[in-house]
Amino acid sequence: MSTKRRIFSGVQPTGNLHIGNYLGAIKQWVSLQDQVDEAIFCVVDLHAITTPQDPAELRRNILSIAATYLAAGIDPEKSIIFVQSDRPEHSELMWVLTCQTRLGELMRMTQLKDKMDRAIKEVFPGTDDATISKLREQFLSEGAHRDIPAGLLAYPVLMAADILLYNTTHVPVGEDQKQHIELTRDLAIRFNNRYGETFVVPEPMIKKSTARIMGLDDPLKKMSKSAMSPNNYIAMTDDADTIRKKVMRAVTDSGTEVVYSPEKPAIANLLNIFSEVSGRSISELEEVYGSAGYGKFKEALADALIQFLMPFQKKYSELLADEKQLKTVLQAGSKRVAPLASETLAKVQDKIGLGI
Ligand code: AQP
Repeated sequence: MSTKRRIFSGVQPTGNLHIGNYLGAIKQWVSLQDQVDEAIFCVVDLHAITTPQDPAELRRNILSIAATYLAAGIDPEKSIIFVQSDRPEHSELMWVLTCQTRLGELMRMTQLKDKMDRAIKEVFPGTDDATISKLREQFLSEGAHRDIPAGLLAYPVLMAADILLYNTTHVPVGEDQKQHIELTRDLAIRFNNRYGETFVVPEPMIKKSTARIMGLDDPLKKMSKSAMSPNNYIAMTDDADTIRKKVMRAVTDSGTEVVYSPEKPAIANLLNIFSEVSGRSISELEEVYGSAGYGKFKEALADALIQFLMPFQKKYSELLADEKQLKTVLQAGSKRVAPLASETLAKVQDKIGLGI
């Protein structure tokens, strides 16, 4: 079996891509594309439809994610970029893997719990966390989960199919995806044990400093595009005024010192973001802003974010204006992954005895 170092990762085209998505995933991809034998980046539109999507908006968001990849520095000469639904092998392999997956494995996924908690919060605003988790367990035990779209339960298997289809060796993601990569590994090992060596067992690649960028309005929860308030995140397309307002409104910790410490989760998160977008080390930032006060520190962070995002947004708008060129890049990417996708699927089908 090939031991080529190949990375695969993707982002859902669900709008409001935020700085957490960029720092946790896309920024890593840009440097990794020069270090591996092959880099494949997918716009995972089949994942997006686990929640209801407006068709026209979904179509726009697919191109918008492709433009984001390119504007961030993914080079289509070095890496492959394509749209998931362009390759039917993803859904076909998913079905085979679904038949190897236990329901209990899917019910245990913390992402499912997070998504249920969010739905409960929307129905009962203001409910505290302990009550939410009690309600969630009650919903699950009383069978109220019958209203949860089955796709939300099953999508980790689709993610496993995405990864295993391409003999992926490494998956660069944020920490929230770690459990899904573990499931992918379990499914690959299970299949290999049952049918003989078939899949490469992939490793997660999670960069510690950006594994979990936290919400600006709640530094104990991850920054999230489906957060209740837009003050939770800095969107990649936020304008300068909005960025400044959101940063100035960001929650801080008690005290006044700007220091990286577990007792100061809000300041630590802001320092992390500042360091990543400016290229300045945390210790340098502590030295410069340590006793400047939170207000001055936040102003400087807003400046750094604006300085980083404005050139990105310029490139992004230019790319988005040329739909034809974006589609050409995506179609070329789909063609390039096709031989490997069909080879893996054919191997799997043969091993399990499908077809004639
Ligand atoms: N807060 C985060 N910090 C670091 N990395 C993050 N990622 C997401 N949030 C953070 C990483 O971004 C990549 C793409 O994620 P996705 O499009 O699949 O969205 P998601 O993981 O479901 O997270 P979102 O974007 O915030 O959406 P919701 O609101 O649905 O949770 C992944 O590599 C992810 O780890």
